[in-house]
Amino acid sequence: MYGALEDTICAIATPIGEGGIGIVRLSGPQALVVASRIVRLRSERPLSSISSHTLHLADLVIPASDKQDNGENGHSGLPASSLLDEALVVYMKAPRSFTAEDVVEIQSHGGALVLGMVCKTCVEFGARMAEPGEFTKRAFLNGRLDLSQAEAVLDTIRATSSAGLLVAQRHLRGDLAREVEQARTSLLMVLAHVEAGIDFVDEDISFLQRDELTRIVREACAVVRKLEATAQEGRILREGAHVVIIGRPNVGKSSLLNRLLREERAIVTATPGTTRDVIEESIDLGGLTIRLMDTAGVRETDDVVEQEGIKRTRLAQDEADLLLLVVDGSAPLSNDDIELLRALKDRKHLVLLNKADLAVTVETDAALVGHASYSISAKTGIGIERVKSALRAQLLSGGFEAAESITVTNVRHRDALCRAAESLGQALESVQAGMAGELVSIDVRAAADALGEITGVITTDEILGRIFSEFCIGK
Ligand SMILES: Nc1nc2c(ncn2[C@@H]2O[C@H](COP(=O)(O)OP(=O)(O)OP(=O)(O)O)[C@@H](O)[C@H]2O)c(=O)[nH]1
Ligand SMILES: [Mg+2]
Repeated sequence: MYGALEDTICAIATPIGEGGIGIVRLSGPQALVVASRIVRLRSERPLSSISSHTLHLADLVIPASDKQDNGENGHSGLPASSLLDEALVVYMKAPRSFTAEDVVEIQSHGGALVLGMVCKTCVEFGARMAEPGEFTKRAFLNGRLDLSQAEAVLDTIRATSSAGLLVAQRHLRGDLAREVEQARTSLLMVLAHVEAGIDFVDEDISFLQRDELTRIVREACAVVRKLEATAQEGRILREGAHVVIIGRPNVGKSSLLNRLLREERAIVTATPGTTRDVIEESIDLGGLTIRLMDTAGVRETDDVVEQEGIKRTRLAQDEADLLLLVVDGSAPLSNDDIELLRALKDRKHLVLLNKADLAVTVETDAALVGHASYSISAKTGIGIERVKSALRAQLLSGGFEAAESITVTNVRHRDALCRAAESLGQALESVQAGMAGELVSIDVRAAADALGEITGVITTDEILGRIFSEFCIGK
């Protein structure tokens, strides 16, 4: 799927459409040569003479094709020497560029036609169109980024919340890679010892070595498990948290959704069974995206439409990161409420005693003991700010904001950590059971390899292909 690093690649690096400026990026050994075919510096100097990392005003001119002599350029449809646009051009000499190769960026006006013609001309004069993510892939292959950093580039582009962006930037800085590499290095040291033991001593590794080995493997295991444990929060930071509002009919679920959204999104009426479908909207809670779902009130009903709605409520409920159970706080709890409260067991949740603007009657109900409950009024807004803080606190431990904390956001990383932890657990068991060094080393090796997949020290073309094909062209 990917060509050799000797190729010079080019692509439009900005989104296609109308834009103030648009950028064509060239990377590879021929970047300057190819660009100089289309770029005429206003200073009349040759492009090859400009200093690295300096910006130059230029005209973009369709050159006469090497293959043609009738003066008309077959690819662009414009005659040779036609003026395409004016542009700013920058040359970034290897290795001080994003790809660690020679890079030229041509910044013209952001019209799809101009940018397309620039690319076509570059291809005609020796460059090749880049595959999706190929610039970032080159940064990885040339050792400028490890694989987790390359993935963080994509996370940065895709971040939709400030929390997601913060975590992506930490990964881009290499925080995760450093921690993982440290654990891997200590495992490689263990391996070297154990393997030396296998090679040079006839009998099994000594007890003293065994203690030291256990300590190191245990430490690595703790690091891996600690990282693995951050993955759920990581997913929430990256994709947003699924928060589902449930409750029996007419307690004010849709009113709560509208209040949190600050708009009249869902229909609210005094008739029980108003909401029939799941309604999803996103809110930003201090930088964290919440995907909020309002659902049909749960009750026994003969109405087929409502039954379907209740089925969907249950599906949404199963997938939620957190449940907001709304009850009518102005009336005693019903059996249905108590049933719903029971279903919250082992789930992250808040209980909201709504209609606090009316008489408050349920606050002291025994069924609420052990639940975090809040008196609110979806109608007047009483208590809503407290609910928002409680939501955030429940979804995130808060630790991710501390500068040194690392959160795993990527499923691929989580899977690798999970495999590493399993192998290390196995290795520890083998050591404790007095197994032979060979057996211990198999598991330690498996763990080290799994960790190596995160940073890309251990990788396959298939893994790389999968990762980089998700990128846009030009990145
Ligand atoms: N007084 C008062 N009335 C409220 C409050 N919240 C909702 N209501 C009223 O309760 C009724 C039902 O509100 P909805 O938001 O439609 O309730 P729901 O839980 O979505 O109901 P279903 O969609 O039928 O399950 C409406 O008449 C609302 O005006 C509140 O905080 N105080
Ligand atoms: Mg409703």
